[in-house]
Amino acid sequence: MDTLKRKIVADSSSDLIAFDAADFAAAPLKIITSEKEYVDDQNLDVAGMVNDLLTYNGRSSTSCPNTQDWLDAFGDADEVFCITITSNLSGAYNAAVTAKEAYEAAHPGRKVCVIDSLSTGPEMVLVMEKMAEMMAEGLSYDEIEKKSRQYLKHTGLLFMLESMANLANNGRVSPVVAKVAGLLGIRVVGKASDHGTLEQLNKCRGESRALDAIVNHLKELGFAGGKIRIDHCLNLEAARELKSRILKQFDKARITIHECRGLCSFYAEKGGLLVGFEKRLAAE
Ligand code: X90
Repeated sequence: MDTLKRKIVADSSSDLIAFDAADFAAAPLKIITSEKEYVDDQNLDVAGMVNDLLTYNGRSSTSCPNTQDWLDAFGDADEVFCITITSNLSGAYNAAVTAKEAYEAAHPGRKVCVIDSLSTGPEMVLVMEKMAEMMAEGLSYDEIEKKSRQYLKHTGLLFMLESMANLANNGRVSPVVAKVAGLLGIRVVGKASDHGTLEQLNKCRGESRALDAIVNHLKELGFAGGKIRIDHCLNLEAARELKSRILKQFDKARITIHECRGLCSFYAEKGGLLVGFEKRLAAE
């Protein structure tokens, strides 16, 4: 019997452009201004885009992958494990489900499991790493799907934002919340809610207080020293500082730092941090 070709697929909001642990493809989102369209793939100059946007005053928006973009990412795999940005802020999940139906109808026997992360960025990657581990262990399609969905309940996402202008201008947060983040020196700390929306937790004066707030929330939300991924938008210094503060309290924590790609950079904006983490549930 031929070996099954298995693949992990995500939209570009995961901030990954390459993945060593498994066969992988990303479906790009796009960032659109009246001057330019930025495709969020491996060719994008992210810092260039962020700096263009800082001096651009016109309208800007984003668009999710369409069905064909997802089909291109599925390629010719027999089994696809696909994870998307939250369906409550993007059409990416719905497009992926449409692509799954078309793919399975066109290729009887092939299967696609689509998981709505209700989150984005580094929390998506934690799930993808879990999928890759299970693929390496040779678990069945059904087990990988079930355990990936369970694992997603044991991960969370916190963020720190200096500006929420692009989120507000595109209707992803209320203008009232966004106004606070626009104040000089104020950092908004929040989390991905259970519904996959932005939930504000604190307004902090200065980055140092915001980083402390993140460490406290990690503890309250059940982080117990497992994996953490920090994605930053041109703010390596804050990412490193956060890592060292977490390690002071959890010396065994496995923490990695990564750069945001286009979509997360557009919405998190310069200085923003996204923190994906493993957590224990209260009942455990
Ligand atoms: O379909 C599209 O055009 C994409 C829309 C995406 C909108 C939200 C992106 C948020 C990116 C901001 C901080 C973390 C938010 C957590 C949300 C659950 C990053």
